[in-house]
Amino acid sequence: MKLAVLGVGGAGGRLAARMAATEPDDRPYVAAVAAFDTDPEALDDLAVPREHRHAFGTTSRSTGDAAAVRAAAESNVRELSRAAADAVPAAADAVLIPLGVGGATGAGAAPVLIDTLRDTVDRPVYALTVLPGADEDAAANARAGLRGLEAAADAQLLFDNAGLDAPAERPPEAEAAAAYEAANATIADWTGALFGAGEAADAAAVGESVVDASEIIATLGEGGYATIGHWREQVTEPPSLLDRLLSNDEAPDEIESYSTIETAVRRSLFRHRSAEADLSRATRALLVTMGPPDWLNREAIVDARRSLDEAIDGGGVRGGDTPIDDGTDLIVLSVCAGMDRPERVASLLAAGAESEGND
Ligand SMILES: Nc1nc2c(ncn2[C@@H]2O[C@H](COP(=O)(O)OP(=O)(O)OP(=O)(O)O)[C@@H](O)[C@H]2O)c(=O)[nH]1
Ligand SMILES: [Mg+2]
Repeated sequence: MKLAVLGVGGAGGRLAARMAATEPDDRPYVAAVAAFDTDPEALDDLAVPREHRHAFGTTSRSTGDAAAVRAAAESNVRELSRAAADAVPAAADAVLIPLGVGGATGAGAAPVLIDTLRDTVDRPVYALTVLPGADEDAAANARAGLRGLEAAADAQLLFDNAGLDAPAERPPEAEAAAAYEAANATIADWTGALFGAGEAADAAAVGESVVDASEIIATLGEGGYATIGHWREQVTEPPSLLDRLLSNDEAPDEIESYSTIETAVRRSLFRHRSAEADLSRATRALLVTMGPPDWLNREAIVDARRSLDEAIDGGGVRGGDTPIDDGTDLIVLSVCAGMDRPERVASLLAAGAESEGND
């Protein structure tokens, strides 16, 4: 599925640039990249084409307040709207807006940008919403951002810095790129695997049951929160020259491939998720398995889909396999979507209301 990735604020810009720089060579999915920020210096540091870096409301950010940035974005809305629409090429199936919801710029401007895109681009617009680290005092911005995004975005793909390898407190902007390096690598890797899954550059590599854009769009749906689970492990060595000459193919036996898939799915569901959420509250899910064809054990995949179907609160588990002929790694992605507010989101909203002295 091809995406236009439009980052808002420091986190958003770094994530957008990172996704574009590290998209899988054989499965490219970033159709265009752009960044919007109130901080011109943060924009200068990004590997994003100059004409796709947009500074706005540069005097509003010193307040650190999402409401002030929102007002600045609203008063520049025509310019922002044109820049955003220009950044979405015809080839994009959807728009993804990464942002850190604890920041004034991300929380204040992303909902405005999404609103204008919904008017000008007739494709889904998703937020990739990064929740603040465990010790951040960011609930007021997070509340403004989450409420704005709930109203504006088609769906929010959640990543929680508190569960990723990210700092517990927000570092100074000059240190942010290094401090969030590991978290951003993870986020770009997981989203790249998901959105790239159906994008084999080589037509011969397309699997029987590929993950096309419509399946991801149907899974994310309209409204609600989604989380991604991911598991990747090496299952085979790259074939040596001798193996190739002798057509040596070390296929796993059924028991081994079955249990490898079963374990990988369980890990993606319960251990390696982008944000904590009770899966039984998801109403839709998507299970993607990618890897060497011999390892994509059909029966295991069918059984895994069935148990995921039982675990969620709804009847919709979509699935897709992407066989990778020369691949060495098995990758499992499990998207759970259509959820109402996960606990961490609810508690940020409550803490934000308290800090505003109302609820
Ligand atoms: N994963 C990740 N999180 C980040 C990164 N930078 C910041 N964050 C998180 O995102 C939140 C917002 O930070 P920024 O994106 O820098 O803030 P901003 O949107 O530019 O807003 P202001 O600078 O406050 O105007 C912080 O509270 C952090 O939790 C990043 O590069 N990666
Ligand atoms: Mg900033």
